[in-house]
Amino acid sequence: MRLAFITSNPGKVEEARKYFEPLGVEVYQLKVEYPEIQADTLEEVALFGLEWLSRKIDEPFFLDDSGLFVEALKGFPGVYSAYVYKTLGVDGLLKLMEGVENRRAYFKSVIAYWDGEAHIFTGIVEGEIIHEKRGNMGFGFDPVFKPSGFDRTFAEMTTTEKNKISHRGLALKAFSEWLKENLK
Ligand code: ITT
Ligand code: NA
Repeated sequence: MRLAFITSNPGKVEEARKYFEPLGVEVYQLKVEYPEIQADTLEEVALFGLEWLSRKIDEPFFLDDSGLFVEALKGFPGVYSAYVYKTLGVDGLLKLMEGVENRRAYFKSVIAYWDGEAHIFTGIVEGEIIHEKRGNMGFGFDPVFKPSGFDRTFAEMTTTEKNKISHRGLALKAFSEWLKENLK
């Protein structure tokens, strides 16, 4: 089976490919721009994009809307994570966190799949924002995110290691289990 992944982010594609490879599902990237509305939740953003795209794309496809939610910043950047990453970057986030003692944060990933109707799969990973960047694997905020119970940041983990515990890995797991049940 082949699955189209609508995203501009090659890091997301790499993770989905690695996840699905052993299951015999081939993921390929389709770069189609879609509107990302301003909304309070990742689910709303993902569903709006999904339904908008469903009018343009004739095959089953999925997208992923994710965010980093920092407790001390009241959940910011959250749904604004892509914007914050592009404008302030990882260094900008560290600046915002200067002098902040509570470093708790979580990543959330919402995968939305279209096969004639919408299906949503989510994953969350808790962790903390460390004080300086570490590692050069992964993408985005990975160098400053250390998942709870681990000594390494996501940027110090291989894709396979990250997939086992990450927000996206967990959403992909739920997605793949649903596919297994529903494609019989
Ligand atoms: P799309 O084209 O798929 O939308 P994007 O990079 O714009 O790609 P999002 O809209 O989901 O992705 O924005 C999420 C932001 O959060 C993005 O800029 C990433 O830098 C960051 N992010 C998402 N998942 C991440 C992960 O697993 N590790 C580190 N940063 C992540
Ligand atoms: Na985006």
